[in-house]
Amino acid sequence: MTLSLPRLQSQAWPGLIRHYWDYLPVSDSTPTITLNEGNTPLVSAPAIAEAIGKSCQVFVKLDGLNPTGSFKDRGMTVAVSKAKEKGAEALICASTGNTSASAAAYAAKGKMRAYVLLPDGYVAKGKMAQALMHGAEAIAIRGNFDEALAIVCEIAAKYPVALVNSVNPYRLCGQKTAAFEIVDALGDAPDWLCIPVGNAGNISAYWMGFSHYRNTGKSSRSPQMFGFEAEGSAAIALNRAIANPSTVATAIRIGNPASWHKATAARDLSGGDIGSVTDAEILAAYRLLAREEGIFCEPASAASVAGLLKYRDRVPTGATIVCVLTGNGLKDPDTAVKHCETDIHSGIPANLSAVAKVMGF
Ligand code: AN7
Repeated sequence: MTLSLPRLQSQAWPGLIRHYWDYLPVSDSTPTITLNEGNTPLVSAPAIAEAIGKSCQVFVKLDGLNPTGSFKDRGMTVAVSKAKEKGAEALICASTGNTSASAAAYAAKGKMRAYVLLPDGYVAKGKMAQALMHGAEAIAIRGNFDEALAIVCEIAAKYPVALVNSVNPYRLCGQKTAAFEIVDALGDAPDWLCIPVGNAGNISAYWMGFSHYRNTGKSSRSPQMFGFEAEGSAAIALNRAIANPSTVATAIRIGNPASWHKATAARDLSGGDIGSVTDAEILAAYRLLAREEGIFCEPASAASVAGLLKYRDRVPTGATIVCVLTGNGLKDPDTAVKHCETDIHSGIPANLSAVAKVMGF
């Protein structure tokens, strides 16, 4: 049977702008620049629930299954569409990697140029590959993300380039759709939402989304928001900016989060917390997800699960918890190979008996 593309597409997920049109700041004059992002799976994670005990239910939101492999696509489709609507021809962002990959892809789709400022030596290989493949101008600075963000904010104020970091409010508008999807899937908001925190945009966006749905009667309640920073970059948890942030989770190697106050408001209004997890705890959760749940996320994403495990004593009996897994494990193959604690059997002769011997037969 011959199917035309429009018919196929009308039955498929149209991307989050078209799906959540009435909840977003778009109109008929907004060109929709989309890679059909959103609608990511919410998957049951029984091994994590078992580690917590208390007959709780744990789900993970696989936002690493967005088109460029991270949640950034949710914000980028809205920010880039709005920039295009206003006539922008070029985009700029600072990034620990995922924002640059997403900006580069949406710039390509929208026929715009992208400039991305990166902390030299601290961007995972897959993210670098994406930015370059999509044709972005990648500028590696001898400095960290916070310094890069300060520069791009000044450049966007001075030159004709649209800033697409999460200080652009359209980014958070797009990212709040992940909270909509969780409520749409579960029928109401969960008890707890656990999420990694870097620049603190995403926790703020989720809170906006849960609040928006609650205010429009789509849910009866909002979750308690639990954000987790990496210990070496835990500005909000420690209540002071960190000049030299460090962590194995390079995506959240951020010492002065731009959405700091929005994030603490979400924490306080929801009765949640923003804590920190060590690199060892992050890597343990990273391996647990891969080996016990079959889910390969990037190290920063595992901070949500590491935090939940750390806070297990505070989990209410029978709670429903969602952990957000923000990025795909394939983004950072170097960290995976270094920390998987599994070895390849190499140099094996190419014959049956040698292979069977390695297998233990
Ligand atoms: C996988 O790409 O900041 O707290 O420049 O890539 O909203 O910053 C990435 C952040 C969590 C933290 N998980 O989210 C960037 C960047 C992953 C990330 C975060 C990031 P925010």
